[in-house]
Amino acid sequence: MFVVATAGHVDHGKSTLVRALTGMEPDRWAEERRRGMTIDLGFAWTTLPSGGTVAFVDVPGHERFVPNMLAGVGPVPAALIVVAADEGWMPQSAEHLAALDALGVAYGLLAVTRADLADPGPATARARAEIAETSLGAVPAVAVSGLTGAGLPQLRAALDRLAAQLPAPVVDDPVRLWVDRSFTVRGSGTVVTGTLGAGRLRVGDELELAGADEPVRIRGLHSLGEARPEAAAVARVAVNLRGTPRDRLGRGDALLTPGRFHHTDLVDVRLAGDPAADLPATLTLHVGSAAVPVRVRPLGPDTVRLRLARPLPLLVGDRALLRDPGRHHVSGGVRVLDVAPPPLGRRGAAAARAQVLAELDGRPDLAGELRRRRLIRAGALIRMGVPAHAEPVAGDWLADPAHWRRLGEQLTEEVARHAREHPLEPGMPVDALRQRLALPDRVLVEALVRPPLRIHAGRVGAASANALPEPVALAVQRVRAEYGDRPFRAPEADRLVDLGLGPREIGAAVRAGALLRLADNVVLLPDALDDAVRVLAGLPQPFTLSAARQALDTTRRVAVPLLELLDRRGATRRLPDDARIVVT
Ligand SMILES: Nc1nc2c(ncn2[C@@H]2O[C@H](COP(=O)(O)OP(=O)(O)OP(=O)(O)O)[C@@H](O)[C@H]2O)c(=O)[nH]1
Ligand SMILES: [Mg+2]
Repeated sequence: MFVVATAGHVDHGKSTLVRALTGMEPDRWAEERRRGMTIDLGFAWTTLPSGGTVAFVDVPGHERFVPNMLAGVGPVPAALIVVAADEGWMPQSAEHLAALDALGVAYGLLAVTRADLADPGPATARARAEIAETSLGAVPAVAVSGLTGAGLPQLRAALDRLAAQLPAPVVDDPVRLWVDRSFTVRGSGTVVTGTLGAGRLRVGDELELAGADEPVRIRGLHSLGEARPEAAAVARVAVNLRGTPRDRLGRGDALLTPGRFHHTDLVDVRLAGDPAADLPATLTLHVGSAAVPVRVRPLGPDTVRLRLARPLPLLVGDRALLRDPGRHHVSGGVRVLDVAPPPLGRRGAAAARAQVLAELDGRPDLAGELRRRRLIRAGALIRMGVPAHAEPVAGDWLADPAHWRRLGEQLTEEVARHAREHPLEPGMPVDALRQRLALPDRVLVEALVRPPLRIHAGRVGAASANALPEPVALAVQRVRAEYGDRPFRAPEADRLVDLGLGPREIGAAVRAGALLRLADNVVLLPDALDDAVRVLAGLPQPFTLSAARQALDTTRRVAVPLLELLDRRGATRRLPDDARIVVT
């Protein structure tokens, strides 16, 4: 299937032509038929001589309904431009063409209608000349009459040729279905319709709806009026959603492949129309079927920042259109350069940003994104529309190679500085490093640690950092000299201070395994535990605290916490009467 949107001035015969080609009524509303004028979008389809199907999105030509027209053409890549032979080129012929040009529509056909009323020659020549100046370029033209049917076979053949030119749809791409209509079907619930430009929908699929906390699920699918289990792009589709109230969504919303789009209300864009300096401060941004008021902040001569009144699922490279509804003026097309641009706080930030934007063209550029963002999750890049084909540095984090190298050097410096400032600590805590380097995730710190640095017990230090600092090592030596033959006598608190063992030094020695801490200010040499078990095993079992204290030649100050520690380690067991046995 391929989808074509009509375009052209009011009353030039768009709907009549669609009706003549398809036998279907594009004007769905009674009011439209009563007034003989299209107000909202119409949908019809037919089979072409080749056997392929063409679906039409028929748009209104009246100047009041240009927003409806834009919602129709936004997601559609081909246009059937209709000009009446008897009226020729008119204001909305021009405005519609400007809109197609702004959106970059590159495939189209000209139908000069009402050819039974006037010579189609002049209207054809003028329209072709106007169209040739736009993204559509030179288009084939067919003179037709919706009344007599003249020219219809030629138009069908031309539609077939147009279909053959269109690029093949990417059915593996994520889905972004811009909703152009939503209604309720009794017994089925909410149904939305749209033009599926890429990807594939299946009954049962979950989709994301901006602003909805929960995914929505496809309960049923229709295309060309028939129920189907799946629909692949390009297609007109009607999607029945399970359990989604009708008022939850409407024109301008989008149904999305979950997790694949970034909802943004701030974008930097390149203009392909009026210069930035000429734009009013507020305009309407049209993209897909959405129309959102925006505030415009000029950055460079052809680049601006847009603040959207509500977030949209936009990707780098998206084309959109800016229009001044008050003046009926299409200001021009825009190309999205950045969907997550940096804030412009400092003085001069806007000018600097303009320079960055001057180098962007809206084509996804992984290396450039990494250079600008330095560190970013692959998923976040993909949601911006930038394929993330790069090896992660940790988890799903991608890094600019030069930045990553700098971070590695910075980490080494921070660890060295920390060692100088805190000689007694066995390295710098990973979390402190994460903060110093302003990294968003611990795994990044861990990935930056390389030999001779290593991570031990949540700290980053030199592999030899477990060795004791000189003054502590000397103090421990003194303890050994003084208490080596009385291993269960712990130095009193003031003796510890004399030996040079304050709380920090004791902490360092304990972490290094050079001292064993039984309680505050109660430390023994580390081999004391095994020695104690040996001595206690020589006692008649069970033994009392007092017997243990005597056998170990120590005080209650040591014996009580020592036995409790042995209990915790399972070397001794305490019986109900408070006596103990050595567990063998
Ligand atoms: N004689 C003649 N009349 C036509 C032809 N095509 C359309 N008309 C008449 O022109 C009028 C407008 O036709 P529509 O098809 O409604 O025009 P439209 O472009 O769809 O108008 P909007 O949707 O309101 O922009 C109707 O009265 C049609 O009968 C044609 O080829 N020949
Ligand atoms: Mg019409």
